[in-house]
This record gives sequence, C-alpha cells and structure tokens, in this order.
Amino acid sequence: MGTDAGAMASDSSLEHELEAMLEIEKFEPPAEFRERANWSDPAIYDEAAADPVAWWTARSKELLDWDIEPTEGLNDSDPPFYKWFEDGRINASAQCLDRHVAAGIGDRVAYHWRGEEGEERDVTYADLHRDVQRFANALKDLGVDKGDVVGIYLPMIPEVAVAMLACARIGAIHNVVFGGFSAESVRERMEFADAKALVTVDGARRKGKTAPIKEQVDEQMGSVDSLKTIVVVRATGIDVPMTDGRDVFYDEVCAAADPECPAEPMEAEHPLFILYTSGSTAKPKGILHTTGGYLTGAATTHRYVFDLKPETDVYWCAADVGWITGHTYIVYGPLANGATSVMWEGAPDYPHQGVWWENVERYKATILYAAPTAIRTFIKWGADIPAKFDLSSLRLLGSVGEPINPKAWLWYHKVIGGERCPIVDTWWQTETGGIMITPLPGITATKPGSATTPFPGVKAEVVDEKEGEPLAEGQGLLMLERPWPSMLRTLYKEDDRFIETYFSKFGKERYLVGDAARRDSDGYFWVIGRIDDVVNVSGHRLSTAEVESAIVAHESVAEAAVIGQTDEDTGQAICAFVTLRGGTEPSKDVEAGIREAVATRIGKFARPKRIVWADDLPKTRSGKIMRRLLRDIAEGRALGDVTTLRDPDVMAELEAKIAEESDDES
Ligand code: 7RM
Repeated sequence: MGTDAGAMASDSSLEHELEAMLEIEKFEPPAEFRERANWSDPAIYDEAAADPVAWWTARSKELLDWDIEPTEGLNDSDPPFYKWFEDGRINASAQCLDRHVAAGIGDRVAYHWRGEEGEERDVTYADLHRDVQRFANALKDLGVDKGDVVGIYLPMIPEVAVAMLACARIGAIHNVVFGGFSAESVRERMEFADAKALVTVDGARRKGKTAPIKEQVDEQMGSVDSLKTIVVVRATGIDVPMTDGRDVFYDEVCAAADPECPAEPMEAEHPLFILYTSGSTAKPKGILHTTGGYLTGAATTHRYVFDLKPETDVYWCAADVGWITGHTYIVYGPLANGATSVMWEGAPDYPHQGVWWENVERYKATILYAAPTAIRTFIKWGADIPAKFDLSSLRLLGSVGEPINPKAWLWYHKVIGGERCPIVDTWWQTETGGIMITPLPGITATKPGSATTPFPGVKAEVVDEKEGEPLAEGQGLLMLERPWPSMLRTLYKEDDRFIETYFSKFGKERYLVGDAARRDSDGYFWVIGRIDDVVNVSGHRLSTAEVESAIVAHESVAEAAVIGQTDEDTGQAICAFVTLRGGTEPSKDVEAGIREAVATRIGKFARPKRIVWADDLPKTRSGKIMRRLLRDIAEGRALGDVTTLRDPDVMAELEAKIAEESDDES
C-alpha cells in the first residue's frame, strides 16, 4: 500500500511536469552530444541534395568494401524498376563478418544475447563468421543454390542471424516470417515464394511456456510442393517429430559441413531477401530487396541516425528480427558497421516488468531503439519501475513503427533518457528498406511527435490528393520523390502489382507511400497514418482484408468488416463487425471461436479486440462495405455522408448496437 501511494504521488507530479513540457516547441541537440556527433554540420543536407546519386555512391564506398566497386550509381532507364550500383560486386555476409575478422576485431561481441530465463551468450564476430560458414555449406549440401528461397521461422536467438547471413553468403534469398505469425501464415509465405527450404526451431519459449513450433509447422507444410528440406534448430530440447528424407537438425548438418565457405561476390542487384508485409488486399506483398543498395542504406542510416561509434557503443534495437526493423537494424546495419548489440529473446514483462531496464543496466546500453507501443506500456506500468535501474549509460533513444504521441515522447525523454538523450523518431517502411524521415541527432532540433525531415539524399513531399502538387504546408499524401538505394525493387513475382500499388497514382517516378502526413511551417513532417486498409497494431502491419478473410473462415460467420480503431495501448486495435449465418446467435463461444480462427490463420496479435454483432453492414449500391462509416461509429464520431448507402437504416441499427454495448460496460 505504502509504495503504491508513493508511486502514485510521484506519477502525478511527473504527469504535471510532462504537461508543462508540452509547451516546449523544440528540443535542440545537447551541446555535448553535438560536439561528439558523427555528423554535426547541416551542410550535409545541401551536399546530398546537390547530387544525391553521387552522395549515396560516396556513402556506399565509405561504409562498404566492395569486391568490385561500381562505376555507376543509379540506372533509371526503366522506372519504377530502378537499379543501383549495377556493375559492382559485393557479398552481404562478408561485409557483416569477414572484413571485421580480417581487420582484427573478430573477438568483438556482435550480440550480447539474453534468454528469457536469464541465460547469456556473448556471440562475437568470429563466432558468427565460423557458424555462418558452416551453415552456408550445410545449405549447399542440402541442395540450396544461388537464387533459391529459404524460409526462416525462428524466435529471437542468435541462429536467426546466422541463418540469414548463411543465405546471403551463398546468394540464397531469405524469407523470414515473424515468430508471432501462425504456422498457416508461414505456409502461405512459403507457397507464394516457392521456398525450397525452411529453417525453424523445435520449440519457442514465451513467458515461461514453450510452444511446439516444429509440430505446428508439420501440420501445415506437407502441402508445400517446393519445400524439400526443413532444418530444425534445437533451442529448447523438446521432442519433435522428424520426417525422414526431409527434416534435419541444424547442429548435425553444421557439424557435418565443411568449416570453410568463401563468400562469393554477388552482383549488386542480386536479391538479398523477401519480406512479406500487409497491403490493401488479403494477399501479403513480397517486398524484394537486393544487395548493394540495401546494404548501403542500412549501413549509412544505422551509422548516422544512431550516431554509432562501433568501438564504444552498446546498441539495442528491441524489435523482432521477423520485421523489417529487425532485418535492417538488428542484423544488416549493425553488423555491417561492426557494432555490439543486445539481443533480447523475450517479452517486456517476463520475468518482470523491469527486464528491459535490467538489460540496459547490465550491458550498459548506450542506444535504445523501440516502438511507441512499448513506451506506452511502460508508462502504464509506472515510472517507478525504470527508476530502480541505472540507465545512465544511455545517450540516444529511437522510436519506430507508428506515430509517437507527444506525451509518450516526453515520458521517454524524461524518464528513460534523463533529459540528456536526443530522440530520433524514425519514419520508414518495409518497402523503403531503411530510415527515410528522421532527425540527425547532432543536427536536428526535434519536436515531440514529428519525425522531422528527410534523411540526406531523400526527397519527400506532402502533396494534395487530387493533383499531386507538393504543399509547402498542410495535410496530404506522403510521397517519396526520388529513388534511393535501399528501396524495394519489386513485389516478388508480381511486377504489375508493384507498379499498381506504388506508382500508378502520380506516375512511375513518384513513390506513393500510403501514409497521410502534414507539413508544418518549419517544413517538418508529421506522419498521421495509413490511407489504405492497413491497420497498425502495436507496430504490426495488418490488412483489414486478411483479418476479414480469417474471420469469415469461421463456420458461423456470414460476413465481416474490419477496421482499425484508435487504441491508447496499441495505437490501433482491430474492431470487427460481424454478421452471423442464419440460425446462429451471438455468444461468448462464437466470439472465442472467431478470435481463435484469426490466431490460427494469422497470429495471436491479429485477434480482434472488439467484436460488434451486426445484422447487416453498411454497403454502397454496388455492394462495397463503407468502412469509413464503421470507423466513425466505432469511435463515436458523427457519421459522415450516408447518402450513398443502399440501405441507410443499417447505420441506425448499428448505432443502437453500439449504444447497447456501452450500456453493458457500465
Ligand atoms: C519500420 C516499419 C510501415 C508503416 C508506415 C507508417 C508507420 C513507421 C513511423 C510510422 C509514424 C513513424 N515498417 N510508421 N514508422 N508512422 N511515425 N516514425 O514500421 O512496413 O512495418 O510499417 O508504419 O504508417 O507506412 S512497416
């Protein structure tokens, strides 16, 4: 009781302080930070803008050691199929490992890995170099060739980085699926990509429990014809079913493989990976990234946005490797730069709610990169939890995945950053490969809630929706107006969809982001959110269509419409309007069944938070569901234009339903 009262008192005075800080418009980089920053001269922006291709080419040569240096920067002869550094040769795994070992820093820790139960493994660059070579040879022995697709479905263990780099070493294209996705999602992503092999795990630990991953994978993978091999990492030691002639253990194939696997220089445009992400339709998009340009973007932004000093920093990106943030800022960026990272296996509240801060203290982390949803959760748990740990090692904080509300920004700044750490709010996407709009911590004055301005060499605009005219100030569509090295090259095996999705609105030279944004009088960008049917739950991208198709798979469901509803914890939450088949009455059982159907088909994180039973859905005369009206009603706003509805009464009925719902709550 006593401590609770104390915590509440301090929380309410903190609340007042944050309230007062909302008045501060701009936060200048602290002088002591600026003095030591990798970049502190704003002239860098002009230099890059004067000749962006030459500027990116110079960064590429500064931060990477090409086997054959490119003679050309950008090939823009066939937009939107841009090529970068086309005649250069480079191997991503050699850039991340061999050159550091050769430079004598092989014993530097690449990952301080920490497991859920407190286990620790320090993995050095030399360790990774050894393991990657063996696994690369093992993949070859298993028949994986250059250009083949290899699925990776692993939890946050060092083997995930080994598997990615082993693919890169032999020119196989990795296709990582986030561990939170269901086995069914994995199957779909293996099918779409014609994956030849899948690397997975016996079981995955989550908050003290072990999920039988291999068993779940087995239930799905029989029908994937292209799949010849499943490699199983023994991470938990649980018993697993193995199919003769298809399944092998990671440790056994590595032990049997040749220890030396020289890295083969790849063409700069050789595909490095595919990563599936949600779009407007139910079918996920296979974002394709290639080697030289992607690595250039990853290394450059990682070094300069995070002001990385590889010799002294301890960097922690608290994302999962299964998302683009993990690809670029846990694996390729940090390893290319020779950084020492923290890799945390678990959840933020296991074994206790202070475990992140315990990790910061334990490894003396200097840079922390996290999502606003995590920060909002920590705010809810209370400032007294981080206060128990020594966070004085931190010197820079980052945010990614969704807009950060100013209050959360200020809390992060004050409670975690001790008011001394600049915050970099980084806007980017799976498609962009790396950070695009962000402060430079030694240069940019930050405003809480704004990702500020484009990275050097990047040209972004907010344009009016109809004509695509850039707006000096005000709200419109966010566009990227010039190619950049780490941009997606296409949607895997769907070139037409690539053009249609990103380059059909205002032409083939202007990339349509899919976000709405605002520019203020200083030219700062404020990203508002998606304009398409993409919902962002805790920084996880989901399409309303894919959740709907999972819901209608339930036998009792006739029709479903899904919207993203503003949520104070997760940014947006899934709200589903469901009509049941005749004869089925709404019940807790049906509700549980629907949630289960979504968990099985997509993953637990996609389960609807709220289900509204509807007798009918608002549709236009041509039968399109008007999600805009559902959004209005779910958020308790006045309804917009309903005149295009086939049956305007539907809305009145739904409004009555929503009113009933809130009566139930009170
Ligand atoms: C890195 C990542 C991309 C979408 C993007 C935005 C939203 C990401 C920010 C942000 C406001 C940010 N890739 N988004 N970062 N919105 N401020 N700093 O998240 O492909 O999974 O999602 O996420 O809507 O289009 S992603």
